[in-house]
Amino acid sequence: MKILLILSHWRTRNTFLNKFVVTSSYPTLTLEQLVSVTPDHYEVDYVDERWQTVDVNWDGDLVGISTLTLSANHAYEIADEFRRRGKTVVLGGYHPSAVPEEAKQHADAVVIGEAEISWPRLLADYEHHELKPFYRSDPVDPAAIPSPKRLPEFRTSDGIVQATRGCPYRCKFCAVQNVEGAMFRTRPVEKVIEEIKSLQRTRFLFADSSLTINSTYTKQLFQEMAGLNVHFSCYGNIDVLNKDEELLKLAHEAGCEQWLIGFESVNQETLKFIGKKTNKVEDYAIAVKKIKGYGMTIMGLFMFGFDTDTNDVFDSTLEAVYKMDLERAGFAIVTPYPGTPLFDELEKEGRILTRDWSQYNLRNVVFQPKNMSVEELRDGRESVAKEYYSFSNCLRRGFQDENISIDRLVNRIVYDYFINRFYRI
Ligand code: B12
Repeated sequence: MKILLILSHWRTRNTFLNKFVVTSSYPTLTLEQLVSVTPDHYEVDYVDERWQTVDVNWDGDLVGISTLTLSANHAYEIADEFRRRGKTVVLGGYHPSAVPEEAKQHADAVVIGEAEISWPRLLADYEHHELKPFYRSDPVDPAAIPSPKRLPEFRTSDGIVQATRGCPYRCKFCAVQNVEGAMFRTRPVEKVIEEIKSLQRTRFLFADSSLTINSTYTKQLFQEMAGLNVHFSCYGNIDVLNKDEELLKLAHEAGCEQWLIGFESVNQETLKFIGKKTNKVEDYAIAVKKIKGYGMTIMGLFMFGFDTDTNDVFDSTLEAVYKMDLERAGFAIVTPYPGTPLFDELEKEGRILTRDWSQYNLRNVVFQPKNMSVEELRDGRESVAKEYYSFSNCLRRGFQDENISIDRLVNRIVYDYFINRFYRI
């Protein structure tokens, strides 16, 4: 039996380049993990739509398509096309897991949540002509998660590792619950280390929601990583990064270059509104200073448009970001992804403005904001991003680090300015 696995990706018109481009060339583990959990006796083809084109005349039996919300419309089109040609189609990933009934209209079966148990089960049912409409499993035992199959033809395939699954925090806006759930699970350290050692490249991202949820585990992992001569970025929360200097020291020694931190807001009332219990605004500046003190940089992530935000949120955020002197920052418009408490709440209040999922890209306003107009929110975010990534600001940030080498300096200015203009961060 022949299976085709597709990582769907939607192309957008980039205003900077004035042409259609893939929205990102960042690494993802999705396809790699799906290939690895597909039993060996099946013949598997795969397509990452960022680098390849789907051939709808593909000659095989079953097509599995993965989609996030942003690319869902496009994924449905491919699914419909394959079904018209008599193929059996399965949809999975964040969006189908959040709205399985919607996804089912375009597929023969939908996998809700993780694939490790459901996917082999589904394939066996298919072979016995007993395919069911929906598959869902208990949270997967982390020790039973196989290492992803690296796909050498994709240059990003070696750039990502996942040590844990799940997040207990349940922030109102976060979609992670739809797949990984609230049960936090850690993979055996030796397995993760083995995986890191086998990577062809020495720079990667941890796909984990947060590596500060269980700092005892993370410290053990970082200790084992010291000496491997790797460099990585990872997500973490401010409550732990603010306090745990041992973790910061071990992170630096393990090769951590950058912490990605969801600050989300500089207003405590907003943090309470979104249920982000890990964040205290008063801790921000102290944590940032400590992280920098251990030689690591920070990418701060912020969101605009919560019900507690008023028109002054743009200036106050920018001011705080400058004060904290973050090396990088991402500014997003609050986006209620389906399956999140935020989506349900806004829908109940009749404030969801569109279900055109291709608009759910963190740059468009897809709901009616409470204290400002749609235009004010969209333009406010855009002006913050433009100001923060103006050429002069990129230059200033680059020259701030006295110890930076000239090649790293040029690299950083180019990265900050062009890459961020390109992605319209
Ligand atoms: C790396 C990453 C990226 C990468 C690559 C994503 C990609 N797939 O193209 C980049 C940087 C490009 C990215 C971009 C975006 N991302 Co992102 N990203 C992640 C991150 C951190 C890790 C993804 C990963 O590799 N996970 C590990 C793999 C193994 O898990 P998985 O993909 O969920 O797959 C498992 C199951 O879902 C299932 N499964 C998945 N697909 C299928 C298909 C079939 C057929 C079956 C059977 C099973 C199945 O099986 C897998 C194994 O169990 C996640 C958070 C997270 N922890 O997952 C956010 C996350 C997926 N991203 C998110 C978002 C919002 C975005 C953006 C919209 C942000 C933006 N700036 O615009 C874009 C959208 C890009 C797009 N293509 O549409 C949201 C998803 C929300 C949603 N409902 O869509 C997440 C959950 C973050 C969050 N906390 O909200 N992202």
